[in-house]
Amino acid sequence: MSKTHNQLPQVTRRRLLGGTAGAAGLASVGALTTVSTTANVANAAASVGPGDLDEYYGFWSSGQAGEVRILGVPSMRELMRIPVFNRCSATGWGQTNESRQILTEGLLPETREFLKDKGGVFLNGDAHHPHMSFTDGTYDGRYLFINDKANTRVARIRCDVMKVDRIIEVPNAADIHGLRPQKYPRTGYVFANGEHRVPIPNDGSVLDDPQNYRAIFSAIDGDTMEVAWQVMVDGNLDNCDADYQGLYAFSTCYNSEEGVNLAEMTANEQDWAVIFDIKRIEAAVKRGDFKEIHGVPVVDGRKGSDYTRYVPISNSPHGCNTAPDGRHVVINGKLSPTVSVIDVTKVPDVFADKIEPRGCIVAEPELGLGPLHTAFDADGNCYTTLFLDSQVAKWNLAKAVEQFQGKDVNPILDKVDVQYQPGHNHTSMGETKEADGKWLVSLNKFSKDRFINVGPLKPENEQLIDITGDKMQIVHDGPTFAEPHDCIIVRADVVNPRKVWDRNDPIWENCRQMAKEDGVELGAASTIIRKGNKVRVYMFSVAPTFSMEKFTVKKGDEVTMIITNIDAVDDLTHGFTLANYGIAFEIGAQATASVTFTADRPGVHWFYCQWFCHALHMEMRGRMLVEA
Ligand code: CUK
Ligand code: CUA
Repeated sequence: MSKTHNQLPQVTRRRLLGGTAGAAGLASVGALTTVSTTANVANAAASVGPGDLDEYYGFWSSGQAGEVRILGVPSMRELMRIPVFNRCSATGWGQTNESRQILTEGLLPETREFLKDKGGVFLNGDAHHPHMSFTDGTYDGRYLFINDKANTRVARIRCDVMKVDRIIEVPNAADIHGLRPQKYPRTGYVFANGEHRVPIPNDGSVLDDPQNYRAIFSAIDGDTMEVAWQVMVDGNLDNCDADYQGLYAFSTCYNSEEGVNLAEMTANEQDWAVIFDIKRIEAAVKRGDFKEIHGVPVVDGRKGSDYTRYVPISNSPHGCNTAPDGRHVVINGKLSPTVSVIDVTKVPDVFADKIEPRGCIVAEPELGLGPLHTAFDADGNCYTTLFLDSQVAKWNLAKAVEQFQGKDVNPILDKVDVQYQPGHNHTSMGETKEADGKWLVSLNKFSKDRFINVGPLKPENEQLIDITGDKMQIVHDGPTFAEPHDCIIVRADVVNPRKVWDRNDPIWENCRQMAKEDGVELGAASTIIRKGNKVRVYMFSVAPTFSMEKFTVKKGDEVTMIITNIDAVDDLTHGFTLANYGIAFEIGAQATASVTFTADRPGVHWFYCQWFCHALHMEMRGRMLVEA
């Protein structure tokens, strides 16, 4: 494997970042230690036998596919998909009334207006960063949060049912990228970076005047999913993370030049990391030192502000990762072969102006070409992806600090070739104080020769790496479809989803309201309620039947189907597909779901259950008669 890797022409890899990257000084590489071979590739699936359960849940983003995927780790079996920013044919996400409510209620009024003649919801998303809510520095199993870079949204997934319950569009910001929940004392805030700079307000009054574009950092209240406050900064915002003290948040910034094309954006040798002083910002909001824009207090955190500090970092830093020691934050160089390590205990002195912003940097090891993201084990070691070198570098944080102080030590402990060009990586529990140093996943942007050819569009490749020994060992290759940027690996005991729905779940409160208005009982009623041309059809399902064999409506009626699955058996999901009407959705055990459509096609239309539920699943169907 490493042979194939070595045959990859260096120039091809370089070309991926273009000439500018090369010009930005990618040429030098520090002293390398030996590179682990990947000769011992075994399939980790073998270590989790058929019928055996995984030790960890992996939550994967899916980039432009817009969903979240649940994997078992270490088997790397894909267990489930959670539709979020996409339209899902299997579950009806984007079509049921319940999902459409979640997809629309958090949008800005002008966006709702914009979508009015476009189907009412965004059909796409670009989901990068899935992170679980924290309590006291570790995962608490309540929620997952994830960003949508494409349409400036943040979604919350309820981990008890693994469904989205809230999506908001973040005002003022453009294109949410970096996202991290507060780790301490709890989440608390979910920090979200508006990556791109735009005029504020972006109403067409300012156009080709980039000097008046701004990037916005947002603190979203994870409990209410409302934007608590925002900070306007200089430059772009890329990734972010929070500390373990509840005092600061950190964001990487590329494009300090505030350019609008590649040459301009990469012109400076230095960009920066921005540190946000949460207490000072909260005090400013209390005091009224803000401008209210779109109903949100926006604090001015541009250079010179009391609320932020700008720490100079070599050109275009990318990943931002707080170490489980609670003290260090690693800023990943991207166009620089180095990572810069901030010591959180020195940050108060930076804000007190006792030391220069750079004074909080306590290590800056040179790791290799294209450091993008860093993960951690329990022993003070860090694992950094090197995009251009197609490697993961393992290095020791304490040694890197010593080296920075002038000692002649090499902090790099090991390197392993990954195939090919890694972006994010993540270790088991690695972004919590309970990092356990067992597994590392490298999410590689290219699979190249790893799998049989599937045409011009190739899968990406994720690799599972055993990090329990001195040498990293790749134990599994797995293809992925577009494009898991990031993942987290959560100990299984932290996550305790329900087996069947609670009949009182708030997600179908709309159905409960309709039933109340109509004086019927969800799950017991098999009836049609007509008000003018508005028709509500209540039915329930028990394998292998729907409670109505047929119903009749008139052409042009606005029909709402409200269906409750009264089966209470684990794993007994039904569906409802209305043939040739473009309607299909999932109804989990004990759940209610609804959909509204216009009966504008006269005739006989079969409805059927599309989730295999019973030996007589094929027979689980009925007819809708539409009178001409
Ligand atoms: S970003 Cu994709 S590789 Cu959106 Cu987290 Cu770094
Ligand atoms: Cu019910 Cu298939």
